[in-house]
Amino acid sequence: MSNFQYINVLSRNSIGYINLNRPKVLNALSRSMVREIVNAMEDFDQNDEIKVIIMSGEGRAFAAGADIDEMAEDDPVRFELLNQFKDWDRIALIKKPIIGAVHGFTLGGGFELALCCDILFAAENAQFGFPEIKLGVMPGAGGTQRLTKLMGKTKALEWLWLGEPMSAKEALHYGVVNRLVAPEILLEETVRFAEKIAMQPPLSLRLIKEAVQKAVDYSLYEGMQFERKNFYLLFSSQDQKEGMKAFIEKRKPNFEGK
Ligand code: CO8
Repeated sequence: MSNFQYINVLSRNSIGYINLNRPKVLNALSRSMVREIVNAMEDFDQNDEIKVIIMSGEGRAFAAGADIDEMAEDDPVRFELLNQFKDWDRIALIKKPIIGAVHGFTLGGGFELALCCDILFAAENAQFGFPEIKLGVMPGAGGTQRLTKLMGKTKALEWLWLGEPMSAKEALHYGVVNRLVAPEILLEETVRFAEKIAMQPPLSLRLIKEAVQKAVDYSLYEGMQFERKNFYLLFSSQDQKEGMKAFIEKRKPNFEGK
């Protein structure tokens, strides 16, 4: 496991934890910090002991956006040369489930990072928003795309144009988050869910994730062709043999991820 400066990383009971750890600046996402987050995700993705990844934030916020101090003097050529969004694109290639446990300010790039998660648990005090418009810019790490695909064009435009935060309740209402929980039990509830997922056959988990990701981009016909191939593929796994044999023998399956 790499050494990290801006995040805390821990693995326990098949779960890999990433805790954003720049609380003094509300976990503002510097480029180095984003790279660390993605490196940690990739480490967990390659680690056979880890089945699920949980991402959370230390202090008052999940993350209050990209680090404004770092980008205030940027220009388009520098952005092009930095190619920082390459790191963001790597998140979409993580095969294991990523569950976000978000609380407090979840703004701008922080909201975009939350939207990169597969499942979101939110504390009742979470506030989601894209305040970029108030800085004279707009989201750049997928915010306009992911929010629109989740909640539809008209509602997404309202939030993106106003730049005002939406409450955790509203986020739940619009399907942006999966569950709302009291702040003091946020991690506990997220872990409980992650532990259930971690019991599932790993190959099914990853091929389902892949197929659902395609549903966002493909036509129904293309998506169904893709789904079918993944369905077929699972019949070459030992876990399929074990799962169906266990059903017939009326016992619990023992999945090994092969
Ligand atoms: N960048 C840098 N520093 C920040 C950020 C940020 N995004 N957010 C907060 N901080 C710092 C503050 O400057 C302050 O530092 P200091 O103590 O040294 O003055 C510290 O965190 C605490 O913040 P506040 O004192 O402001 O705390 P408040 O409780 O008064 O206010 C707010 C909290 C409302 C969240 C306020 O801090 C705020 O408005 N923050 C900025 C929110 C914002 O505009 N986010 C969007 C940023 S732009 C963006 O995300 C573009 C994404 C592009 C792609 C992604 C690339 C990574």
